[in-house]
Amino acid sequence: MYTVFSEKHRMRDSCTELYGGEFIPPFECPARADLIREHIDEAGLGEVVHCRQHGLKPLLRVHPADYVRFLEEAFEEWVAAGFHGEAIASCWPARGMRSEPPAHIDGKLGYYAFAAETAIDEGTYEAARAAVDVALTAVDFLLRGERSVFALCRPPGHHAARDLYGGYCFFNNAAIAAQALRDRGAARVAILDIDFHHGNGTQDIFYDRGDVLFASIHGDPAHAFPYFSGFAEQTGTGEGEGATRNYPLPPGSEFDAWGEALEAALRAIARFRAEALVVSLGTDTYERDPIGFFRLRREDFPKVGRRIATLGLPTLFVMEGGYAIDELAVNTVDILGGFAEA
Ligand code: OKP
Ligand code: ZN
Repeated sequence: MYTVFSEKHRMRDSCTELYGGEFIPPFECPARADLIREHIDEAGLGEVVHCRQHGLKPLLRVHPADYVRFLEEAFEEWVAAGFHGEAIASCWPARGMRSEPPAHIDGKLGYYAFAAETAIDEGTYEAARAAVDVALTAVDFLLRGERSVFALCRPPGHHAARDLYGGYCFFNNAAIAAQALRDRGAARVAILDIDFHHGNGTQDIFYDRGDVLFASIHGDPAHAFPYFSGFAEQTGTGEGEGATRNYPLPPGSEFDAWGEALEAALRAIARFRAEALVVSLGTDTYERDPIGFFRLRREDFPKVGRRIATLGLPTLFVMEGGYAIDELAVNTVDILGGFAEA
């Protein structure tokens, strides 16, 4: 299996994450992608290729121009406003208030953010753009006839909606890839999100569409970020009715329950008659992940890859979360290896 990678991910290196009322070093850090990149060679998964630039056009199929410009200029505006730390939202257009982007950067951050843990720093925009190029280069490989490709994207993307960032995500790499597959000939595309957290951004982008199925297995939002999205009752709207499938699971869930949800999601994808599959691949389902509450074990991850392979679809794996830094690379590459060997 080919992997697509960009060293530019390292430009996403913020110093702070707001967590439990403290500023801590971010869970979502450069070492994550670098360790996975190294382990791909150790495990002999296949060749690693650099991304090619794809420009803004495929990105603008998902995110509006005002949002892209905001992310491009946010940190500079923040510094120009006289602030010394990283750019962090702290005031939102909550219930009853006017939802329009204000002139001041402090307000703009609240308009375009849905969560406060994610700080924007100097290199954030360029790294997020490179992650999109990684996903789009992987699409090129898939359309050239590869059975599967791994887009080693960082920062992740599945929490980013059309014009909302948060949950460590800025551009929705998986959604942009799925849209590119549609635009380049696939009649129906399925997105399977196996990150521990619900992919609220991806769900929102495709919620009213019948051409892209979104299926997600995640921590019950009653107990887990992003708290306001990912309920089983959310099944899509209009043309998209039935094309959103959520499988929320309670704290402590192990592979028996998780694997059953996976089988249900795979059945839904097979019934949908997808022509290509995008997997939002997170391994924060691991029992020792510091921010997830599932209990998947090391030996479960190859099984996940093998089960996904049973669909027999051209498959694009897009990296999302996973924060148990010592085992992240092994668990992630084990899913890919399980797929490749099936
Ligand atoms: C990104 B991805 C926990 C707060 C969680 C953000 C988590 C973002 C996860 N108390 N904050 O889906 O792995
Ligand atoms: Zn996650």
